[in-house]
Amino acid sequence: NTVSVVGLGYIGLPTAAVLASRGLQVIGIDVSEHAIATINAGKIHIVEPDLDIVVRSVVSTGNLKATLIPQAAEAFIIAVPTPFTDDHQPDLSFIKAAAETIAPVLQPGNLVILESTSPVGTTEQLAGWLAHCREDLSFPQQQGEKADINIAYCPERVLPGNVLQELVANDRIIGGMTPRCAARAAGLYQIFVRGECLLTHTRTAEMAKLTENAYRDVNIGFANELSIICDRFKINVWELIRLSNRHPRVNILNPGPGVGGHCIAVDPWFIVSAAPEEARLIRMAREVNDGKPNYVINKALKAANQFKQPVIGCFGLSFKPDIDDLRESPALSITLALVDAKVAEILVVEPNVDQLPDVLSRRDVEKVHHNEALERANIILLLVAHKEFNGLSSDFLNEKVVIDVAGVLSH
Ligand code: SAJ
Repeated sequence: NTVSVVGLGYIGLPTAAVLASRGLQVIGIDVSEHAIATINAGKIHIVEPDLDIVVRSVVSTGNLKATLIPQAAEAFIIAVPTPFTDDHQPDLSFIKAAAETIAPVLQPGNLVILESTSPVGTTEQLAGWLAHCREDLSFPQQQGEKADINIAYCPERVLPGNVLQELVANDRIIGGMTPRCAARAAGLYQIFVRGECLLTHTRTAEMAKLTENAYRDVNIGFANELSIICDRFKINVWELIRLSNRHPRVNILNPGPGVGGHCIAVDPWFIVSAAPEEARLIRMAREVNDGKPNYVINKALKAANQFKQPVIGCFGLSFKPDIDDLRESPALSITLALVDAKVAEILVVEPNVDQLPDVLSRRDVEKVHHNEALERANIILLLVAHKEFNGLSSDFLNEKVVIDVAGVLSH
């Protein structure tokens, strides 16, 4: 019962650790020597609650070993990044490299599973790359159910910050190149998944992953567009949404500073780039959400113009509430743009980090407690609805210009 997990990042490492905790022998493969050394020391190189405890335990029992060099295993799970290029085209080079890494150690009877978020057709492409490297083996695209190697696509759906819980509890979509491929992959996931395993074809499974994130993006785009329309009509968008959501069939999401994180702002492009004529709504939602930070920046700069000595308190830097992850964060890019505009003094409030990121500390930006920002700033820019900002003192707020992008005061 040996499983090899290729790519030990936000998805691969928790998956490897959970499989190992169920008693399987897990070989984790990564290209980063730092990641390998950290994991083999029983530590983690990424931020995820409780993951360190599981990794420490499975490394100490010997069930999880990380290495740079691929080894034979019964099943291979590929969980490498799929970024996009500057012109929004998917970059599959990490998947191709993973295929070339495992191809030499593949044996008849092996199962290969792709988990990376991918454009439709990528699993078939992966099968082609493997077949090209190993002409001595047969693959499902040529031999169907008789093939030496089974191949499946099983997307992850875990929410960063709640990965260990969702990895086990969520239903899983299992796309096989053939029904047998799907059944074998389901057998592996059933070892640790308590949710249901739903079997389908690889292409449907690939599209399902993209659909889930595009659905959320389009709905957030609707909320962000509403917030801009409401500004024009001088209506509180939060009150409007609260009231509209009392309709039994309406459920509008929250507007915000834009869409951040590593998935929702990326994945819809995989649909748009493959179906540019048809994916009009999905593209438009991306553009609306990507445009929101600029809208907020302009609003803040306009407010700054009203003061002789403007001081803007930026509340929240992370990409969503109550986390310390500042990567791909619209709140951070808005703050940075305001600093670089050099028209106001900027005070930053972020209770979830001890130190400001380099991009801000390099520019001598001050990090302060929210009470100090409330006292010193004349413009309060509420970017992220962290729980610490609940019940901010309204005595102070009455005398300020307040731009509540995250709905902090309306929750
Ligand atoms: N956001 C809003 N308004 C909302 C909800 C979210 O502006 O009402 C913003 C957040 O502030 C954040 C961004 O959207 O900047 C994304 O946050 P998120 O919590 O919606 O999602 P992620 O990126 O942390 O994780 C998503 C999840 N996908 C869905 O909920 C459909 C997760 O289940 C996926 O596994 C993950 O993407 C992924 O890896 O694809």
